[in-house]
Amino acid sequence: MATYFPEVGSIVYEGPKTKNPLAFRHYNPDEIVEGRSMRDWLRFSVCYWHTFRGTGSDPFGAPTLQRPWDDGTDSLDNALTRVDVAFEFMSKLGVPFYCFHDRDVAPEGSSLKQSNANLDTVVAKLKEAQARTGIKLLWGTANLFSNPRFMHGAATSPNADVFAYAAAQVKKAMEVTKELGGENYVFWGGREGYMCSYNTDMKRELDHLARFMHMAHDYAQQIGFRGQFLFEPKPKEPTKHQYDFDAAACLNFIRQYGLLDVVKLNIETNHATLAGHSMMHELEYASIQGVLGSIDANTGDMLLGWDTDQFPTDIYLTTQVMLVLMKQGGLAPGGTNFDAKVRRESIDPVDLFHAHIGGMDAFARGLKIAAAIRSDGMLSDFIKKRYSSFDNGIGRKIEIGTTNFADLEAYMLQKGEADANISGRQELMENIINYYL
Ligand code: XUL
Ligand code: CO
Repeated sequence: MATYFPEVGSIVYEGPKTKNPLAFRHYNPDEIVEGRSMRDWLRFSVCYWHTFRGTGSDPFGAPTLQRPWDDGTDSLDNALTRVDVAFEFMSKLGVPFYCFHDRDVAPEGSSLKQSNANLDTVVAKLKEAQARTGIKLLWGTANLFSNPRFMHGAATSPNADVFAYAAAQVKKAMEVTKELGGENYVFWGGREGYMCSYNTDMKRELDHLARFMHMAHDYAQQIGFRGQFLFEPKPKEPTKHQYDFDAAACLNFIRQYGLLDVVKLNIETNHATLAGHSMMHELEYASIQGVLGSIDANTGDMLLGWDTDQFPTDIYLTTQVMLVLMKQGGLAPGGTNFDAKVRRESIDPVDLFHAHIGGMDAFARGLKIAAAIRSDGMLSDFIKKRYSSFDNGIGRKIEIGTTNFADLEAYMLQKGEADANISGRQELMENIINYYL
């Protein structure tokens, strides 16, 4: 078989002192952290769209990336070649999972029937490659945003035929995800939102989206697809107002439309920051409500206000992510999917390796640092103490619901003034994190 990355062998763990840029310094898949292997804590996944379909083009310029195997067409032959490229890359990198949109892996045809047939052809090859390499599908999804038919949305389009088309596409994408043993199925509502309030019936659009999700769930039940459904919050881009703005907005929709047992969340760093949140806030918010299902690992740029989808290298970020993930006991059946792309100036195939190695090492360090912080207990002890006024006395009564406003008034009238506050020690807390970095 041809090799598409002849200059790269298998990427292995060589430890922090290695000078080899094509080796892991921290990601050591079999190393045990808090009773579980790094491989199982992190469940890394490569995304098909950026890594194998990214060209480096941007709104101002043409493709830049050198991809000698790609003939630049959307032909089926080219798609089949890409499967070999993808599995060589992922095997050498040593990731256990990958993710795709239907249209990343196979070309859209001149009719839905043709598109489905194209997908079947490529899926057969993906299945064979999965069996050969042991690499598994973390999640599948349908691209309901690129084709012009989805200009007004998919499940929230004012055009009922577009809703029907989207349903047919998700039906097929779910079938192939099941066929490939996918552990999750993602719904990112890229165009499920709107640009202008004057032409939009928001109530109807949200009702339609809920109908769509219930039908998707019914169909999954019907075919015995047990993968976890995941909404992926994002506040804007491409639309101005996206219905899945952030974890809180998604949860409100999920609750309101009776989907709590059906849908969890796939939280992406650069989407969190576009919504004005930190990744840790979004993860914590989802986790405490039991809906943190998976993550899209990347980062934005502080100086750019759009979804730059860069590879994560910031150890503070990965530490914060791992603190939340470890607190909830991991992510399975979700994983850590690198929804990230190399910069358009990073033009060589080997840059794909550097990018993923850096992201995997950054997460492995975050995992080790978070484990050290957890085992030391300084942060958790401080938080416990900070809320200790609720452990007994009046605080306990508030928490267990055995008091009321009249009682609390009587308590305070008698006491005269609240107990003095204690310091929040934010600077000390920030210093403590630095002890471990
Ligand atoms: C877009 C994005 C998507 C989803 C899958 O910002 O993150 O690629 O992850 O549709
Ligand atoms: Co994403």
